[in-house]
Amino acid sequence: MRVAALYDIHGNLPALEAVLAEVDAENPDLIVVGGDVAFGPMPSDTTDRLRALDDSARFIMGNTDRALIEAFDLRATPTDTDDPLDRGAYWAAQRLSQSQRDFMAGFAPRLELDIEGYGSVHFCHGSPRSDEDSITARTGDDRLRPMLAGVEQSTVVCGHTHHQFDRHALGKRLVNAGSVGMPYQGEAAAFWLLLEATPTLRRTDYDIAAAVTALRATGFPAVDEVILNKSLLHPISPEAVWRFSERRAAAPG
Ligand SMILES: [Mn+2]
Repeated sequence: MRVAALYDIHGNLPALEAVLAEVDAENPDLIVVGGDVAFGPMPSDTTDRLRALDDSARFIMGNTDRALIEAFDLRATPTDTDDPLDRGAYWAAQRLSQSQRDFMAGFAPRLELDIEGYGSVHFCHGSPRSDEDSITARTGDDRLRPMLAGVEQSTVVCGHTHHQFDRHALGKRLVNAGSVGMPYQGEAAAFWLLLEATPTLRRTDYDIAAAVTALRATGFPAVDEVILNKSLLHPISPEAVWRFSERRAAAPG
């Protein structure tokens, strides 16, 4: 069994289309979509494109998927908040239909799949414990231990921190699929994972300038600040991500 893992698409349809073209050529047995699909500039079209994958895909809930569902149910509008992240979520939620919202509400908290050559693999968004946990390439054993408690699978696939890694810790292999639509990878492209005989961290190039123009044209609030600056315009390095995430995790309170 070969599995393509697509994480953190963030409403970037041009990136998703480019990745799906490569995924199609690889013809995997299954696509795992790892959450955070629609928080971003093209929430409706991105959701529809994923929904059309039908039986060829399984879906995991991300923290911003939960936020969109909550915003939808509250009928929140962008003028309800001053926070740029919330404003983006409310804007995106307003562009979802009831059936798109219900599709997202059906995403699983985590998935366990048997993959030839691995045995059982645990797929989650942030960590097995929470879709808000940040695992980076440098997260230490003390922080990982409670996140991985009770997980029997020897391979854990995660996302959420938007940078790829493939590392060993606490007797497990931890793989981050990276981000399709909003990568913090030091380079502007789309990043995903193909699990076959070994995990292969994949990069797909697409027309970034055209995508930026199209994403800006949607009217997503503060799109440069919230989505584009650190991912596609001036891509921050994975080192910056792990320094930031580990420092925040270590901060008291
Ligand atoms: Mn996330």
